[in-house]
Amino acid sequence: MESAHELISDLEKLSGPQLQHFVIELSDKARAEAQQSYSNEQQDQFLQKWYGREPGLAWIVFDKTYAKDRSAAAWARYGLQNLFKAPADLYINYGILAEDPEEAFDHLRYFLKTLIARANHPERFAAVRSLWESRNQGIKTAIREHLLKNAKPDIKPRVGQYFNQLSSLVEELFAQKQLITETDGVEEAALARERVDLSLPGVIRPVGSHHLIRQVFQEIEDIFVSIGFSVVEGPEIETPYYNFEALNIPEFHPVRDDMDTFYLELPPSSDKKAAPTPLLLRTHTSPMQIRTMEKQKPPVRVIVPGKVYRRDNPDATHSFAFHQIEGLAVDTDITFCDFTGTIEYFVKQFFGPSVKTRFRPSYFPFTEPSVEFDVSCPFCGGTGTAAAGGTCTKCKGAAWIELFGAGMVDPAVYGFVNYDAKKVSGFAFGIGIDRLAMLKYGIDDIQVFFQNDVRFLRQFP
Ligand code: FA5
Repeated sequence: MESAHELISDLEKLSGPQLQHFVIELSDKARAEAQQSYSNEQQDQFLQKWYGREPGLAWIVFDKTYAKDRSAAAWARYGLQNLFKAPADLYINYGILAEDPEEAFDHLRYFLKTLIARANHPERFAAVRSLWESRNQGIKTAIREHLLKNAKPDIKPRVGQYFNQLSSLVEELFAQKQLITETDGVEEAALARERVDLSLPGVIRPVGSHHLIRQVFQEIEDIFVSIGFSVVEGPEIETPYYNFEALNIPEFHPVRDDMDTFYLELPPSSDKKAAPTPLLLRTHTSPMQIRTMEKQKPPVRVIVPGKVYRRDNPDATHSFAFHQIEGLAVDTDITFCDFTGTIEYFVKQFFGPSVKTRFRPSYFPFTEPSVEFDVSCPFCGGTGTAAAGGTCTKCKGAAWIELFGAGMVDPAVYGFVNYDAKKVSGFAFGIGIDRLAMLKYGIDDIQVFFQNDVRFLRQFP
């Protein structure tokens, strides 16, 4: 008999009918060897050589034909079946000839144990299982048809017992093996999943960046934090009290028309008689002036970044959702000079030292006096004329661009938060972030901030 090594190289060369022929020849060899193994010791050696661990020739044939491909295995199937069934056929024949087939069953048991012990991957397991229980060709059927049915009536019950014992043992071995094979499989699959192949190229994940609005928030926050302000945030859903009344905007004040806005549809309150407190999406960040002063005694120095909502029709400079930063400083000795100085500092930090600021009178119910801050147009250097000649398109020749509303806190507001209006003073401002970002970065349509087109976003890494 050739060595395992030669067997492997022979198998490697063959395919199709040649492979089939080769395996049939091998199965004949195994059959012949089985018949010539007379003693128990010889039988053991034979079984180990072909079906056990040393070297398990039948398993080599099996694995090699399966490893080639399924169709190769199909070609070899008949030969493989003979190869694996050879010892069982021999032991069944012994049993038929013997007075008592007990020894034949001992051999069968030993053979099947040897086989099942090596059935340690799914293909092998399935093959051994069908070798045992296949209805036409299986060992179980062969024992039933040849040993059990033909047994003499006086020993039939005993043969039946041997058969049952063998069957339950084999079933138990299969069950144990299946468990092990399945767990092995799970572990192998887990290992395969977790295996790190260091030779693979790395996965390059594109690093995202903050949205331009977030970046502008950050710039503004840094400037104010550097001069002693702290950052606080507040709710986007507000009560009319904080959004209007406490800011000195009573119910029928005409200013509310400008802020005609989004009210929430609320479920009826549990107390059927009382109407639920109305809620709305805040129209500005100013309610946080009230919430901050309610919580904190002067000195107060806060900025409040956040999202606000108004029922404005979308166009190049309007959106129904946009962003503001509120500022509030209240102390015992804050003057109009502190106010303008702070704003000028901020504007120069944000746009650069060459821009100039100016303020014009304006009106907000919660500041008195109120102003509108303008900045000299950063695009034309405050000349109103574009570098290439002609009118500057950004300021439309006005040389100034309107920036935001602000003012000294109206003493009426202090009444809502229990501050003594005679002792304290302060200023507040509300910057529209989207328009500020448009101005600084030369963006001519506010809608691009909300469309999330990566071609736009990538320009601001
Ligand atoms: C206010 O909202 C005041 N709360 C600001 C304020 C705070 C004044 C503190 C005084 C003291 P106004 O309605 O003007 O003010 O809005 C402020 C800024 O929000 C505007 O200058 C503008 O930049 C921006 N803005 C207003 N409506 C829209 C809109 N529909 N889309 C985009 N930005 C808007």
